[in-house]
Amino acid sequence: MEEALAEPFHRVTPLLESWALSQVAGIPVFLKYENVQVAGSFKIRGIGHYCQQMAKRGCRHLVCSSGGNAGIAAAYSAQKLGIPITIVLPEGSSLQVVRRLEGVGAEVQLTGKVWDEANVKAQELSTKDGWVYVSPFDHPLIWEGHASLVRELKESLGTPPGAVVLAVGGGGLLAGVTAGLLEVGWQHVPIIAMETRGAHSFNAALQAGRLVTLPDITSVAKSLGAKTVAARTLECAKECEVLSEVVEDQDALRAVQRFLDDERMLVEPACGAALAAVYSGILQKLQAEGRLSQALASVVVIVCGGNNISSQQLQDLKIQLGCS
Ligand code: PLV
Repeated sequence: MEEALAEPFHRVTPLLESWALSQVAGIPVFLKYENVQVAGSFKIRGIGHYCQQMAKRGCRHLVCSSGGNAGIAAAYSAQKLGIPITIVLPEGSSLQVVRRLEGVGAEVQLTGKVWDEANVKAQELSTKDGWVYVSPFDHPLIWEGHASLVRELKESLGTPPGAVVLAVGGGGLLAGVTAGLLEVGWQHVPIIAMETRGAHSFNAALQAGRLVTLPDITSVAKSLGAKTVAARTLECAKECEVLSEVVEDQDALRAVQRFLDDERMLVEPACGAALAAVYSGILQKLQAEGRLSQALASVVVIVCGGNNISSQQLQDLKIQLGCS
């Protein structure tokens, strides 16, 4: 246990300029490769930090609701800390993810159609004595952990990029990047917050000026599927310049396919939403609309990763969305 508390669980990930994406964007595009992060996504940064703090406070059992990746990060952390963990996922979660969770010793429960319903169950379970709830995105310790990503950007780039592109689910990554930008004095760097239609709870909230609960999650990007974003995301939009954009599932999926061909890496549609900012010309659109500087020098895209994809799933999604 002592050893598991000494260091963070996440690793410094590579930041590399992508020739292919730079060609598409017409400016240097740097990719922050969180897909090669411990547990397959950026999630371990915040979730790992949160779980370590809960372990210090004497938690005896962790319980996490997840669309998949937060659960994998939490299960990894729990195994390192030697704490039992229950992960609650929506029904219909991929067998691949369930097997992986069970493989690291987690108990898995499948409940509800979407993450929000699984989350209700996880919160119920967390009332048991000694059990501690792990949100996939909504806690200051999670944002503090995610902020490490921006410190790494500062370390690698030295000078601020023109913009940072990321995907928004419940908004934990957005809140963490905002915290990081404020911390390193880069609060003037615009954040381009990408969602898919049917999982666009942040865009809906920004437009309404208050939290909005979507009636359902209809996007295939299930990892972005929180019906309501964290309240903190609306504050982030006041503290930093946040440009919210929504793409279609087809755009996200085409981005996944093109990224596979360009960089030979397979990522989830949730990550495809961020990559679509480049591949679907969102950057140029924002520039044309005057919302992003014409003199944009470079952009960083957070390749958030994701475990919930396989070559077969990609094939199936292409057929489902008519993208073949
Ligand atoms: N996924 C969460 C929430 O799902 C989860 O439980 O794993 N990119 C990937 C690959 C993700 O897995 C997630 C979050 C995001 C982006 C969005 O991050 P967030 O929730 O911090 O905005 C329902």
